[in-house]
Amino acid sequence: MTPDTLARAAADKPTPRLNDADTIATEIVEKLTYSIGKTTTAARLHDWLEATTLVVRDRIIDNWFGTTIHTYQQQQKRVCYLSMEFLIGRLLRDAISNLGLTDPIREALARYDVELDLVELLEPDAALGNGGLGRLAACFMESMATTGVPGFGYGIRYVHGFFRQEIVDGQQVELPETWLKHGNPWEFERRESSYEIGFGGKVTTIEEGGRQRQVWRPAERVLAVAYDTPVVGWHGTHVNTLRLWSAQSLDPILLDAFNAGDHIGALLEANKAEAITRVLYPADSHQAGQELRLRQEYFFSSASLQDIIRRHLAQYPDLSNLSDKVAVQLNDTHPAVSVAELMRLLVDVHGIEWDTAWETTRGVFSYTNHTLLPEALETWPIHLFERLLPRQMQIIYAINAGVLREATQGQTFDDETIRGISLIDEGNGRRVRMGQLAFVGSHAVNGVSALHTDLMKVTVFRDLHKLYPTRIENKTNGVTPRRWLFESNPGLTRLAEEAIGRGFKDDITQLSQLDPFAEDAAFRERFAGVKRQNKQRLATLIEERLAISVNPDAIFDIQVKRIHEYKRQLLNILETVALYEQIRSLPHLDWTPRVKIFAGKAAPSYAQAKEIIHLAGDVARVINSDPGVRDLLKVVFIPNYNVSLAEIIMPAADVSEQISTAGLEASGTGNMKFALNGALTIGTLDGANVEMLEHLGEENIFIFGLKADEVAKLRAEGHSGQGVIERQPLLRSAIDSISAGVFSQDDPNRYAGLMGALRDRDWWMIAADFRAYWDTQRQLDMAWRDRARWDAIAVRNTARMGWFSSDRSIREYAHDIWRAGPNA
Ligand code: 26W
Repeated sequence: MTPDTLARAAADKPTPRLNDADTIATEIVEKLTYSIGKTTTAARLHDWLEATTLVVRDRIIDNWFGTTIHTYQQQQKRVCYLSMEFLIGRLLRDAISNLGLTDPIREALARYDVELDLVELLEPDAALGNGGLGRLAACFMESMATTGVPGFGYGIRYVHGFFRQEIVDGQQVELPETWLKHGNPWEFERRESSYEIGFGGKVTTIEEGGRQRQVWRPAERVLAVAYDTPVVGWHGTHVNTLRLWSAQSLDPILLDAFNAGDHIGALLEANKAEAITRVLYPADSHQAGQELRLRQEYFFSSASLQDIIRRHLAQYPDLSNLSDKVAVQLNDTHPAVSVAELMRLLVDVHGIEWDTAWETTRGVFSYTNHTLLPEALETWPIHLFERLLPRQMQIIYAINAGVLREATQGQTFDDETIRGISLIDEGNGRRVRMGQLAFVGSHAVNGVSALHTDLMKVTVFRDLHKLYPTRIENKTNGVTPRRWLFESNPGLTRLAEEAIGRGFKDDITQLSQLDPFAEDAAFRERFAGVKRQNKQRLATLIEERLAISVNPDAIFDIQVKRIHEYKRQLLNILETVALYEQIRSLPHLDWTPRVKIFAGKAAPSYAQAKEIIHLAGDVARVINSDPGVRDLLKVVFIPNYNVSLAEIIMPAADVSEQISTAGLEASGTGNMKFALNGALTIGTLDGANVEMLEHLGEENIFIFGLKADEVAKLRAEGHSGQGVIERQPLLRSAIDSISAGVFSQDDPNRYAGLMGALRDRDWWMIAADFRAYWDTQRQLDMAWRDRARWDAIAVRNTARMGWFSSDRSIREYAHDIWRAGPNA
């Protein structure tokens, strides 16, 4: 919006709408008739979905304009969250719930015999992300809206989101995801907000008024077109914007002229342009290293920064106050090229002096690190970078020269430290280190849990931390309680409301008032009753999808997350096999019934992760069909884990598995969703589990295993699994059975490699931690038998998890890093 249109918009405020069932029913039918062209009798469920969405959308838009105008008029600082991924999931229920429209809409639809729950199920799950990082971005967007921070999410509008997973013959098969197939009523194309993005070409130096200026003439240019989605916070008053970029070729007519009648060639160009936003890279563990990925990163970074600058100049005379009015958060290093790009825009395009531009840049940016895994840290070969982004490469060299100058002046750092600080990795065929670039270009760098932040200072950023010892800080992750409690667990929400009133809905820390109810037998029983219902719902889903019947009175022991060696699904499977063998050998013992539930996707190129999925399926088949184990043990792998499935799974868990090798899980956020919904955590001292232990108290969480420093020490000593395995008969037997093909009779050697790695190397400390894990699982069995104790712990988990709300995370970012928001 321009200042003019904003002023006019402020003048004609929309008349407030009525939210009673009558009004809403009338509006839905109106949409059905005039926007969709259906009568109420002809309408199918998807028509009702669209009509309902449009009615809800109207109410959001009123507040959306209001928020935009308010931010503009108050000259508020804007927070731009740059993220390659936004794993937002379905939006209708979230919007309805945050607007407080659940009851009237349910009633309005019921008048036409339409069930709101079934309508909501038809919405595609927007999976524009891989896992933790993308879901965090989505929770943060909702919390920014809730806490009144003027937030703009900037990302990519992938045509194909995260792949759909099917399990065929026990193995993962990846299928394309097509969330946009039937259109997307939540998005608005903004053709006026489009920017040219260049690639390749040459940089020339020109003289201008006695000063030298670099001019980049890209060989290729594509258009970035904005699509806006409103993000509604709690109560719906503050509505932020998620702006996703779509790539289009520049005017095809120009292209035609350019190609002098070569139509096929012109189309190829268009295809190449549009390929940039066609698909989300499905790897969250290894750097893909593909040219297209770097194109994606630069494409959305440049578009976002051009947009930020245009907006700023529409309101202020120049860019001198940019860092007072805009904060840009880099969600991991994927948008790190932004540092060089903003410098280019400031220096080359807006003629600002280098040092001033650098000060502005560092004032604007801050960077969040989400992983310490060396194989996931982004670096790009210099030759690729230079070919694709020649001017940005020059700028990176210049930034590096400045940083190295600073490092060599004053303090005396040794050569190794200087090498560690450098933005260029000279060791591996010369590569640009995106982490270093993000770090030096930011005024604040944060980790996502206390432990992770501490480890950052001594691992990836050890050397930069010496140079800038105050730059790294901690911001522990959080999850939005709206989606992950109110919407996904209405039973528990109602129960809490009855017990402690509605205050916690506006201030989730008030959940702590539930704490004394842990001692109240009647309350505990009702709490357990809600859990039982949620488990029944999951059991039905499992029966329908997999034709496996599970007993809702057994412990639901759940591990859902990306499949990765460090997350140690394999440890869980080995414990399952050991338990199976024990039940078979000692059938007379009083075993506690368990259902082991797994879900998660493997990166398509990650062979070991795919083998782990295969093994889970093989183990499930054998155990589930063994009459000897009766109802004592069941194993289930639910395909296609996504946000919508998580919404059903989280409320249905008794046990939450958070068992990563200590030091490797940056934070985890699933751990928070489970505990908030009253699951008991079995976990290592890793990521945010450490802080969960502090908030829950050690009687209310089941911690086991090696600590991060012990893992590091054992690795340094050259630990292998061999010795431990020999001393652990349960583990040895489980490994032997799997190695011998007990679970893979069609291919007895299938798991030789996976099992061999435990003996040879045990890099992930699976053998090393097995005994402690087994013992802790048996402690959980004991606790389960004392229902009063179990339920009391479950109640305390819900009561004490309020701190892990993403509202708290966002307030910390707003106060400490962005200096933005209602209290700035
Ligand atoms: C370049 C390939 C690639 C892609 C994505 C490498 C790494 C990633 C992400 C950083 C991986 C990720 O999602 N990390 C998770 O971030 C969550 C939110 O902070 C944390 O809770 C998880 O612990 C962390 O694994």
